[in-house]
Amino acid sequence: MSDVVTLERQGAIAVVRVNNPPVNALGIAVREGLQDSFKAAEADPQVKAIVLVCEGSTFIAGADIKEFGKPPKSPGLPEVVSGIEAGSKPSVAVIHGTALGGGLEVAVSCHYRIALKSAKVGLPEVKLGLLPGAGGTQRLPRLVGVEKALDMIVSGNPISASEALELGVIDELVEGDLTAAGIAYAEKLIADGKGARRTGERTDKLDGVDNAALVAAKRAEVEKKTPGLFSPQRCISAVEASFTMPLEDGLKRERELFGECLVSPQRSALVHAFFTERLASKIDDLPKDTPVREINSAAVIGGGTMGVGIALCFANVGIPVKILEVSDEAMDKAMERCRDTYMMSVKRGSLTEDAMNKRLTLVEGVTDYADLSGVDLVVEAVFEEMGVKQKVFEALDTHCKPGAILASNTSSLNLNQIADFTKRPQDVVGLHFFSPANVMRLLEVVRGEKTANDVLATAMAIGKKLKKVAVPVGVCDGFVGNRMVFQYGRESEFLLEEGATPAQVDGALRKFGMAMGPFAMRDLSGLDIGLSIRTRQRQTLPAEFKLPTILDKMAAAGMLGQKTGKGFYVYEKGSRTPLDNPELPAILEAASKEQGIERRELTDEYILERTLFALINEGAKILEEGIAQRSSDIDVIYINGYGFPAHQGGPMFYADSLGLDHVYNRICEFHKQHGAWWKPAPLLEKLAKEGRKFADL
Ligand code: 3H9
Repeated sequence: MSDVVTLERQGAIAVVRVNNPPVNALGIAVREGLQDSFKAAEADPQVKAIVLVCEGSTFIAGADIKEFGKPPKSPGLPEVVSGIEAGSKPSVAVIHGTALGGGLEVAVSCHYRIALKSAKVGLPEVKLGLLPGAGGTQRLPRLVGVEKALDMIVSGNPISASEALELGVIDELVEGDLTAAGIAYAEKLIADGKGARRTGERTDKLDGVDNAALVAAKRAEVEKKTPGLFSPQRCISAVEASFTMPLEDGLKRERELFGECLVSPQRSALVHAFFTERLASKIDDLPKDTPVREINSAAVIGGGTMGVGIALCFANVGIPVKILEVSDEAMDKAMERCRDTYMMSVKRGSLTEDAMNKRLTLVEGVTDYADLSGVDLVVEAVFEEMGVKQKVFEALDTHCKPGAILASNTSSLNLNQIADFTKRPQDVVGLHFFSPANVMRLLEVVRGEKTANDVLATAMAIGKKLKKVAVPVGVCDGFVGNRMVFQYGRESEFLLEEGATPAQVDGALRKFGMAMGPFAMRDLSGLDIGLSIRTRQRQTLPAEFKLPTILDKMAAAGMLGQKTGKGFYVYEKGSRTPLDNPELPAILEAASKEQGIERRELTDEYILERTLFALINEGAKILEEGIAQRSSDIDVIYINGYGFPAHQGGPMFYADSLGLDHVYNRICEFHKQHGAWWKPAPLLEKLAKEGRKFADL
């Protein structure tokens, strides 16, 4: 028997126990252990039923993702689960935490399933560019019907134990000790004379339903929603086999489709995204035993959209939070904004009114800094102007207790300067939330020159607590995300001067997988933000760094984006659907003429190179300066904060996949054609010449 799977007998019950921290993933040792244990229990005449239970915080959370791409080792999971299902003695999976992917496939190959109420089950393989490859696409439809199985497999979203009980995935909800609950359930099965009950042999949920129509509808939905994704359509084909083929053939078809997904570039990009999101929370030069300060209360300075969004993040996880505003009137407005924001979730059905009211009791509006004397953490979210920040931080320094963490949500100002407004710069850190703060997952944690280690560690921990993806970054204008996006935005505008339309640029980037094109995004956030940055840049940049003039021309014509109903697109009253702006071509032509540019046809490929290579070149500079710890942290920031498609792995992974020599050569050409902005990053040049990748650093 293996170390990670043990077998013991308690009376007539064999208990198979998996103990493979952190998440009991199904690496080779676990697969061998499961196969050997179930075989031994089957062969033991004293055993009448088998219980499968896991140690630690969760049931089996899936195949071991680290093994993907390596030579396969026998026994494979399909063989293991088929063996479990074929057993003649009733088997019971006891689920706690999450039974995901291969974990749920193991559970549904057991003959019965019981679970703690807090448990979740799901088949998230699609999120890794895969499909359930150990019978999940064949057994789940037999258990819950094709419609629900398609929903679960194509979305990859887990369901609660209560829903699983309703659907028949779980047979009973239990409480208390897992092993005891499993044994009690197994003893009852024996007493009731219940034997093996194999999901694979069922057809009742497949019969009498127009499954072909369900499949066709799902195909059309997926084609519309995620046209560029490889695995969702294969998930559907695999589920289709569950009702068009006998089990054995269906399992074979599933294996073929799984193999196609396994070798797809999207699978490697999505697995990269999974692991690097977890890696981003690890700070290389922070000692592992760095203490973390306790954060039991928080405050936010400023009750605008951003401040309120941040405050709600705290309330959402049960941390009482105060919002400080300048007057009673402003404070009342901020509190109203909190309720309105929550009401949107209530209307969408993602929050109950009860839960909203409970969360609102955690939010308190105040107008006096003295009311913040007891809080553990303050996040400043006031106007982006150094003078305003100075006043706030001086007041915080006066009123906050020693040891309180003083954070700024600045998106571009110098955090070191902000820290120096206080007599405790070691307690100052940046917490750069993204708008809307209560929705967006990304949090840039800005480490100032004097930020203490325990403050940084606490900021990262609080990010996790708030369910954010916290990524440490250094101090520079725009930190990582916005500094790079300046390059991307500017090049998009140059493309308009050269001959493209907003719809063409947005379309090319959407086809690539970006959640939104740069111009639809500009219209959403308002052109005035970009314009004020441009004005600042014009005052500070050397002359060789030319800037496009389209934003200025549009602002002069009152086109500021959605808020004025007109920007790069026009919007009908009450609608967010972008329509062509009939006044824009004249503005673009005037801008081209002014620059002496003859407008020309641009290909989608060219548009991608000009915009994405601008991101990559700046990313390389950021890496070299140590503003980001590793190239994959930049990928995490772009995927979680800027709508970069996870299936492309992030800008730096994408560059590696194209080959850095190619990227470097194109950037050199752009440098010749378009001047100073395109000076290749020395790090990119070095890696390209050495035939290396960003991932090798
Ligand atoms: C599959 O099953 C395919 C089959 O259908 C077919 C096969 C033929 N493998 O997320 P956390 C690590 S595909 C290896 O921070 P949490 C993770 O990297 C799989 N390692 O914890 C981290 O390591 P580190 C389908 C894994 O409590 C540590 O565990 N399953 C795996 O916030 C803790 O992770 C999935 O897609 C894995 N499968 O969340 C489930 N999972 O400490 C993926 C985690 O070194 N996993 N690690 O950074 C999850 O969704 C979450 O990890 C889970 C726990 C919800 C389980």
